[in-house]
Amino acid sequence: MPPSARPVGLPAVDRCLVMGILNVTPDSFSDGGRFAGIAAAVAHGLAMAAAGADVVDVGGESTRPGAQRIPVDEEIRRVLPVVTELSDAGLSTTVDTTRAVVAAQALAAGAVGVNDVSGGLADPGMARVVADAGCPWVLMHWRGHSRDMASLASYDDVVVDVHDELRCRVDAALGAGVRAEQLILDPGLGFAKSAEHNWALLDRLDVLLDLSLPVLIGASRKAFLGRLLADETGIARPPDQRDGATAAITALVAEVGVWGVRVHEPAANIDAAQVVAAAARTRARSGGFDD
Ligand code: PMM
Repeated sequence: MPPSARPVGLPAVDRCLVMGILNVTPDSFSDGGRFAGIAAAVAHGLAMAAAGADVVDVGGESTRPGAQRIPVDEEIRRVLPVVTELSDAGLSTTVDTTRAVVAAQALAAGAVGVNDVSGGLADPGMARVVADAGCPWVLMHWRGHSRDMASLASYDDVVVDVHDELRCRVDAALGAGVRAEQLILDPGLGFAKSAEHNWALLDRLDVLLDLSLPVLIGASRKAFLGRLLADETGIARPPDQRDGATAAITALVAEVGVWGVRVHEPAANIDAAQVVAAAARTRARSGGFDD
């Protein structure tokens, strides 16, 4: 799918879309605690939009490996005021949640879509909320909650298994009345995946793109990049020094036709996406057809 094609309700851009990450949590792996207060979170959301982020993805529950769940009231308390303020300020926001009640309240507060890392598996009520709202729904590949996910990283062939499991989630969503134009797929890098699994998925995105739905990639600052960039003693590069590698991934995935990336620092990723789009336009012109 060309990058300009888009799910209903999200901004149209002529390059790979860039979604800024806003974790209103005390414990996310990269930015945990930095934006736990409402004012700091809103300011960061506005700053990401000013830096060019197309969408700001607001989450209240950490999904880092081993994370414990938080009560639903606490998740709503974290997310709702931030979604409300950013939406009122004119930003496109999505809510990063696996809970139908949180999604419903965030949509009522102005969010334009739902980013569900469980692909609809964690809460049977999510499909109804999304079907009723008619909004975009990111279905991420997921095998279980964060506290358990390390034990679930076992695959015959990670590319085939993720494709097949995501296709089941698509079928379930369509069966529940969600329209195909609402769906976005995400292989869920780092969620019940080793570094090798992540690299294999990145290498064979064509398999996922074959499902003919927009694909979103969340590689930003993840541990497999820290390990790749480890120092000579083997100590992983810290999360806030992984943005160059993240932008390189954005270029790689935009080049193969990925619709969007979810990142902590939008600016360099927008630049990378623009470079890839310009190269594609040049290629199209020299190939003799007009883009
Ligand atoms: N990764 C995290 C959280 N939410 N959502 C999607 N769709 N894809 C991801 O890869 C993803 C996600 C991991 O935590 P972070 O918010 O600190 O990046």
